[in-house]
Amino acid sequence: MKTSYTVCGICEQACGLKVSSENNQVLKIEPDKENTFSWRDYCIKGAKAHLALTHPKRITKPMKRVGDHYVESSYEEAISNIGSRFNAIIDKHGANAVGSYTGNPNGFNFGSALFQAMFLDAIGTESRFWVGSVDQNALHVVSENLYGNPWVSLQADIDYCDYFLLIGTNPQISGMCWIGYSPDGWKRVLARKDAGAELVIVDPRTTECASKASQHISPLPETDWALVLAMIKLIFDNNWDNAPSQHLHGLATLKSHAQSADLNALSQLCDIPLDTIYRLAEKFAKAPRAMAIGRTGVSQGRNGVLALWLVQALNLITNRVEQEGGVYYAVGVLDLLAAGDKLFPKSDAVSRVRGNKNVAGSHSLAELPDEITTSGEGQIRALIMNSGNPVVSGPDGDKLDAALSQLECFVVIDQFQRESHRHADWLIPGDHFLERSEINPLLQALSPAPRAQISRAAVELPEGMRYEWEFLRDLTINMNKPFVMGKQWLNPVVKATVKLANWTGNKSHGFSPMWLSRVLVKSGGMFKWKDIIKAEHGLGSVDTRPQFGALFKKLSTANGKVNIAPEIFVQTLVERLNEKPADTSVYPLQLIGRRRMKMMNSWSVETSMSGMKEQEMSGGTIEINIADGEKLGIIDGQTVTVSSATNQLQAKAKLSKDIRCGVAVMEHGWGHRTFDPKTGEGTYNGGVNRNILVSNTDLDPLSRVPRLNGTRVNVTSAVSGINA
Ligand SMILES: Nc1nc2c(c(=O)[nH]1)N[C@H]1C(S)=C(S)[C@@H](COP(=O)(O)OP(=O)(O)OC[C@H]3O[C@@H](n4cnc5c(=O)[nH]c(N)nc54)[C@H](O)[C@@H]3O)O[C@H]1N2
Ligand SMILES: Nc1nc2c(c(=O)[nH]1)N[C@H]1C(S)=C(S)[C@@H](COP(=O)(O)OP(=O)(O)OC[C@H]3O[C@@H](n4cnc5c(=O)[nH]c(N)nc54)[C@H](O)[C@@H]3O)O[C@H]1N2
Ligand code: SF4
Ligand SMILES: [Mo]
Repeated sequence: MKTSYTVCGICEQACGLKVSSENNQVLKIEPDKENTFSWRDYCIKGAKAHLALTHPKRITKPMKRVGDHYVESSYEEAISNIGSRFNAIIDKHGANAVGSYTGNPNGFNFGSALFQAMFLDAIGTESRFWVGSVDQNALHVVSENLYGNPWVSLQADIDYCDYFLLIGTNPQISGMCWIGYSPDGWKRVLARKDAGAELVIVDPRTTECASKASQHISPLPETDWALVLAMIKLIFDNNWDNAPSQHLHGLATLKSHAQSADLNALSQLCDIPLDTIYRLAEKFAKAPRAMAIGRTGVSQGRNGVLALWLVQALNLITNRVEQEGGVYYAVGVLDLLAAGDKLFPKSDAVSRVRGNKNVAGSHSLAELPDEITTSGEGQIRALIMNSGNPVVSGPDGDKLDAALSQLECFVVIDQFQRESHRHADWLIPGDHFLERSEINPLLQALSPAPRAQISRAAVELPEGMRYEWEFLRDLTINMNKPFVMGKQWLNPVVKATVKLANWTGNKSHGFSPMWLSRVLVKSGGMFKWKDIIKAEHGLGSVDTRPQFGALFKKLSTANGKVNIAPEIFVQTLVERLNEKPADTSVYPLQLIGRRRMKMMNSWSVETSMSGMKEQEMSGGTIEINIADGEKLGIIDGQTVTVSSATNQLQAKAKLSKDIRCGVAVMEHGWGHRTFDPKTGEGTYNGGVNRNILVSNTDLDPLSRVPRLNGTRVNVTSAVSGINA
């Protein structure tokens, strides 16, 4: 029996895993208790991850579309066919006619992410779309404006915190991770609470976390900015502030806007009583050590940037940044800010149809359908979709699906053929983390303390299958585009290494991501490569204390200070303060989301839920408050129509006291089909895609993130005439 130590590649918690295998088959996955960093976390998704490896529907060979079905092909044919089609499109219509969408799991697959970025650079396209635009882009916009670099992400000093203000996050289910992670973070928060710390959860639903909190605040969706602005005003009004003003620019602007805001209006907007906000502000400001954290519950709404900005401003004015028990910039295995800029370079590119500036090097997924369907120079005619399922996980899936069907050449890299891939011309096998030996220095740089670990493959790739990075490298070379740093003359060198690798049968002899990882890790100067190679359980300890102050040294703003009141944010704030209240007559409720322990967005259903009955697996429930049910004439368990300005669907109503009035909750990730491209049979159909209700034009104006949380809906008992 073989034992391999690796890092789970499913979510950002990056748990160390111990994998037992025999005859190239995984027998068991357990937590790696000797992992110096992350042995404490582990969940069912990681425990059952290996079931994907041998899943009957897994794609292990390139599959070519012929008419309405797929046939097995070879990498040679795939690369030559895709290469020539892409080149023909580029020659005729320019590089931007080839686009990309990169999904969440690509962030945990460094080789694929790196070589995909190099492929896109080599062909020179700016038509890049990524999952950040339905997830974290609000944070990137805030960081770029406040700190001068979109990749600044602050980590939490949990074990020393006396007052936690957690807004729009449910770490008991999701893990304490979002552009950074805290190993075993939620349990450590609860341990602090047991030791006397206060824990405040701000969430419109009484979540698993809210029910364990010292205090649960339940605002209306998309109004956290108003709650936090009211806190900031009270803190300034009462002189509870303690800002490190030497590091801040624009403090007076923030103060004057906050002080002129009307507390009663803010309290009405978020529907939280003023005295509650007063106590919250006072306690937060006066706590010895505190942190405010905002996550996807706020970033995925129309005011995500405003809310995340004000959360950071709250931390700054009460001196919680770069302080014990607060939030801080963690210096890691490499210089994340420089690496982020290199891999996802800033660009002034604006989207062709809507004219929006991109965020962190990519356009918003919400704009992809228009870019495919609107004719003109730069229209996207070919697309490479790597590890994403945006028809289910993004907004207005129906519109995106229709647009994807129009592509001249659509290439998907995934382990499975899902809803977003049904129009693919080519399905290229996605590798699995249990098959990869790699280091992911970008992800590891998002650790709360320096960490480095090479994951070791537990099993080999299926016979004849190649790594995603091999496919991307060989495709670029086949297209005769400069693969490495724009230098065409390096292509023959890369080619020679590939030849050598084929001859020796050792993939690492070919130009591989590991070559560059080594350079990146070396440039960070934190760990020695030879030590990393030796350390089976990883290097670095979660208990290493941070050296506070790094953020203020890393600022790349023009004046070297934190811009605490960027003009564009202030302008949007003023607009929101003067906005008329939303019309609630047609769509009285706001739809928000929830995640399941056994699911990772729209996937991992095929592993963590194996053995469960289909009906237990599928989503398709809408939860509303009992009083709203009475008002709308809905009874528990009945089938209802849920409609928004964008679309409608059918779901089963669940009346609950855990949801605040005015809110409806539906899980995302459902409504997908998983196909079997080899046989075309046994399509699994799971529940309802609630994201078809979400508009792809009604966006946060600052981040262009859609209202995955906050879309206005109506729920009625009439069910006729619906295409569910
Ligand atoms: N309503 C609502 N919608 C949401 C959210 C929400 O909270 N509410 N959350 C949003 C968030 S936070 C995110 S991150 C997005 C996710 O959006 P996406 O990343 O676009 O989609 P996923 O549903 O994560 O699907 C990921 C795909 O990657 C494939 N995959 C997994 N591992 C690998 C691999 O190693 N290689 C390859 N090539 N493929 C792989 C899976 O099979 C799956 O098809 O969804 C967003 N959508
Ligand atoms: N089991 C599991 N774990 C996961 C994932 C998964 O799909 N399943 N996804 C992973 C990914 S990609 C990500 S990005 C992270 C996300 O991790 P988190 O950001 O913690 O995401 P959620 O658990 O969805 O928590 C968001 C909370 O915000 C609340 N909310 C919705 N709207 C609002 C609002 O307007 N204001 C406030 N204050 N709250 C609101 C929701 O009710 C929900 O409880 O989780 C990761 N971990
Ligand atoms: S999916 Fe589970 S085991 Fe894997 S990293 Fe996330 S929390 Fe850890
Ligand atoms: Mo995410």
